[in-house]
Amino acid sequence: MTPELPGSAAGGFDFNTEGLRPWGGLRPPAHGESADVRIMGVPLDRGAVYRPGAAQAPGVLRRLSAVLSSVTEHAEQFDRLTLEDRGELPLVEGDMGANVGALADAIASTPPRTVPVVLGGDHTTVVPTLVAQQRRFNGRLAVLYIDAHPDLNDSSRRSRWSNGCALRRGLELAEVDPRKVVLIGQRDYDWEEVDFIRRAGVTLITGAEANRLDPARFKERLESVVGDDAVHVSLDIDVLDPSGAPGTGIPAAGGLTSRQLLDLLHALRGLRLAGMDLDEVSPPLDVGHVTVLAALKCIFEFMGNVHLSRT
Ligand SMILES: [Mn+2]
Repeated sequence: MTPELPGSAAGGFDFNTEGLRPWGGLRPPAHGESADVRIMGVPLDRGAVYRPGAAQAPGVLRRLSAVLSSVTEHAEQFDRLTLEDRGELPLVEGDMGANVGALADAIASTPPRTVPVVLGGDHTTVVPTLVAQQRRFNGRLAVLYIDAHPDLNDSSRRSRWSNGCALRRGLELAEVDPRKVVLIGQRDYDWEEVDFIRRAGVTLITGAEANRLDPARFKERLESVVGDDAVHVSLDIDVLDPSGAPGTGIPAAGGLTSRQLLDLLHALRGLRLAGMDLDEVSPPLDVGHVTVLAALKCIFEFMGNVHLSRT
């Protein structure tokens, strides 16, 4: 028997992953070759000013990744995608500000052909991720930010390093052009954020709009913004409605269904995908691991996209 996860609300019954390999059994590359995907964990939730728990996410995601399989929901196999898991990146004391440089260097060491998948952590995980990705793509990075919140406050809860400032810090430090950013799924704002979106020319597709948006139309709008640039996907699991993803720090009513989110991710097929970070999963707040499994489903479909966009 595997031990129960810390804080699990599964009623004492956890997944038995005995004999299964993590990441659906995806294999590392042959010696001397670079992997298609590199997984890196950032177990930090010092930016989660409302409720913690996201620091536990990388470990739990990794363990339950054994339950999934290298077949997309569209019944396509991607078992030849190679994957290396670098475990948790080392952290230093202090907030994300103290960690940005070292984490960005670690993520930027991902080989050119390899796609980084960064497991947060609270959403400030996106800051070193964007710094690294902008470096890897020589300043030609566009960002798709899928989240209930825009995270564009200059300061929130008396900190410039709370998760409510994550994208603002990321754009500043990575020097990403706000006109190369598409926000989708937002429904909880501070007015300062709306003002920034309008002034800086960020594209906003609200949660209400996303609910009615055809995935093909979404792809057209995204392509019109990103052009030829590589697209980094930053996914906060709280974009989902709390009914489908309760295990997150700041649940926001009116979210997308997991069906809608998977359709949006599928629409990314064929784009130049730079990488992904998946944040704000909080295992202690989860119910029967459904949020962890929704996050893993998104990661696996993204990896399927990476593989099938290349083959
Ligand atoms: Mn959020």
